[in-house]
Amino acid sequence: MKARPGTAIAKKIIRRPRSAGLPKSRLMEMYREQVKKFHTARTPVITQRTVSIGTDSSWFNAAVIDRNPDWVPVTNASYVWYSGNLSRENAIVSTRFTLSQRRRILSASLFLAVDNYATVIINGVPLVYDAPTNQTSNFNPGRTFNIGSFLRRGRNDVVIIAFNFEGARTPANPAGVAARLDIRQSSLL
Ligand SMILES: [Ca+2]
Repeated sequence: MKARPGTAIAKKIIRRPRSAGLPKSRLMEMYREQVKKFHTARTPVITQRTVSIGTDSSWFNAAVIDRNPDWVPVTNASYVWYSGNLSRENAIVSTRFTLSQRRRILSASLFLAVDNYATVIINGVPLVYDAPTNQTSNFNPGRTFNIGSFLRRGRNDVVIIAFNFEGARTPANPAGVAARLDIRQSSLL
């Protein structure tokens, strides 16, 4: 189904206290369940120095959805939601990748656009832990995070738990998340 223009922009911006959302302990449990269930295979070592990893249907539990006109276009990433139920209030999507042991990570960033808010956990460490909100800046223009200290040589697990604000994903209350990791590494050591 195609979203109508303007549906993602709420009439009134609401910011709830973090305690109105899921506790961090429950989110960490969701991370562990996701990794245990899906991140079971070895992934090939990425050979390039510059790596860009964007959300698409290769991420676990992710189905590509249409971009709402209100959401910022994201290069090299698609908007996704939970493939098992596109109406669900939240989507847990994730990926695993393996960086070379023979390169140093020079810099790494995560771009995140989410309608409406999210928790992002990388290698068991929370990077983003949003309080419930419908603020539009979360999906336009979106946010960039420095994740240099969150990544490591070898295996990396990234889990995004995205939430629609107050209820199921519907044409009147759209939801989606797009993320892209950009990693710059040294030449071979
Ligand atoms: Ca929404």
